[in-house]
Amino acid sequence: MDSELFPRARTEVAPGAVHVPDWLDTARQRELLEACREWARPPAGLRTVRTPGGGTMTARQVCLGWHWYPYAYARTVVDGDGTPVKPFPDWLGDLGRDAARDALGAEPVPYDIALINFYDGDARMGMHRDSDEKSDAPVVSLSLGDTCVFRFGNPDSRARPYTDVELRSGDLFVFGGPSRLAYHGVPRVHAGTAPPELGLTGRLSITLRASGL
Ligand SMILES: O=C(O)CCC(=O)C(=O)O
Repeated sequence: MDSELFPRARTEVAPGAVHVPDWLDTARQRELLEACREWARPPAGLRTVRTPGGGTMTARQVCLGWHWYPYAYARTVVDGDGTPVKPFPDWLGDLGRDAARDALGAEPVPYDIALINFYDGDARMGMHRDSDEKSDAPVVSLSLGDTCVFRFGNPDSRARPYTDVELRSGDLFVFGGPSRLAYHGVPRVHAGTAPPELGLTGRLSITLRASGL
C-alpha cells in the first residue's frame, strides 16, 4: 500500500463530501486505537445493536456523549446494560473540528457524539442515513485498521448513483452540506489489510457528529 508511485489524492466524492487519505499519522492512529480499546470495555462498552425488525447489525458499536440506538439518542445504554453513556472527551471534539475544517473549511463545530464501529469477520453496514441528529453539522469519519469499501450515495435513495471509495487506516471522510443526509454504508471489509504496526485485527470507524440536542 505504501509503495504506490503517487500519493492518493484528496477527492470530493459528492458536493460537500470529501475523502482525505492518510489524514492521521501512525502515532495518532495508535493513540485513537488505545482510546477505542478503553471505550470498548464495559460498562457502556462495545455492544451488538438490535434493529426493531428483529435483526442485528454485524458491526458492533460503542457510543460516547450520547448513546445511539435505532433510531434515537439517549444518555444511558437503553438497549444494553442501562448504564450512563461514556463522556465525549474535549480532545476528540478538537480532532473533529480540525477534520471538518481541513476537509470542508467548515466553521468550528461543537461535536458531542462519537459512534465507534468495530468490524471483524464478515461485518458490514447497510446503506443508511445519519438523520437522528438535530444539527446539520458535517459528519466526520476516521478509519483505523483494515481497508474497507465505503459506499457513498445520494440523499434520495439507497440505490445508484453512488461512489465506492476505498478507506484505509488513517483516512478521513467528511460529509456535510448537500451530502449531509446522503445514504452511505460499508459493503465490504478486506480482512488482513490493516497496517501491521498498528496491531489491530479488523476495522474501526470513529464517526463524530453534533447532536444539536
Ligand atoms: O464504518 C464506517 O465507515 C461507516 C459508519 C457509519 O456509517 C455510521 O456510523 O453511521
